[in-house]
Amino acid sequence: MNFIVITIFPEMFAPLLEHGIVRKGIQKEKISVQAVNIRDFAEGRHKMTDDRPYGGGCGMVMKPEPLAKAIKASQKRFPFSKTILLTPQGRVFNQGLAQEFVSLKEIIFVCGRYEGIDERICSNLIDDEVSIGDFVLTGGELAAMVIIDAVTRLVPGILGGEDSTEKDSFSDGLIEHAHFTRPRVFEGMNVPEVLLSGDHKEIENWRLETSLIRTFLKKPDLLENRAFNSNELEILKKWCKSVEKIIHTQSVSGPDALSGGQ
Ligand code: 4FV
Repeated sequence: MNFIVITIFPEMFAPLLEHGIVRKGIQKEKISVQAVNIRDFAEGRHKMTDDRPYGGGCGMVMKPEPLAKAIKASQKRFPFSKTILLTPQGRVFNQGLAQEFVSLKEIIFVCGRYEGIDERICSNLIDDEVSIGDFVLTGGELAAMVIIDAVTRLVPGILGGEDSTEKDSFSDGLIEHAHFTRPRVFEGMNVPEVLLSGDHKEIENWRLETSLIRTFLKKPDLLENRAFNSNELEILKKWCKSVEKIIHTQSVSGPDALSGGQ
């Protein structure tokens, strides 16, 4: 998988290439990350890449000429690529989009700066607009790095045993279960007994139940249109029963019944 980043700050990407999953992906020759400096395509003594906005107003806009040359040169080198502009106006990036992008062989990221890029670039040279969230960054570089990290870890053969995408949050539409490691007792807090039981069926069930309850509490929207398997339905029915029992007890013997009349 080839990632090409078009930017006026190529040096920002150096640390990304030297650490973690991206470094491993490059070492295993599963991915490459190449930075293209827009300034290398700028004319004149000052190699201007931005200018004042037509119609006045504050801030600067990225000039179309150097950006167009940089994009066209990259699209020529990577003919099977998809060119993505990082912008708050784009479709919001999520795990689903990460899984979609991992099937692409080459992605060219256009990293805007200042108020943005000249619109004539968007209408002619950009295939897709993607946002990493409804907030405004000072540049698209960090957004490109976020997407490169999330997609690289899905490239087969990069992640080792110590981490896997199998039980990823969102991979099955649920938030991941809680994780625990040594020591057994930390500041008086114990590890759930079931995880020490060695009973893998029970552990799997506990993990599924904690995934469901965490998703129910933290991201209930994920459950709305989700198809549940029989195991998950059993757990949800079990919860309903205990909730109904509480309601029933409450309705029969009044509010104090539960709180023991406190
Ligand atoms: C952004 C985002 C973002 C907007 C103007 C760069 C900045 C500046 N990119 N997700 N949110 N981009 O705020 O992707 O050009």
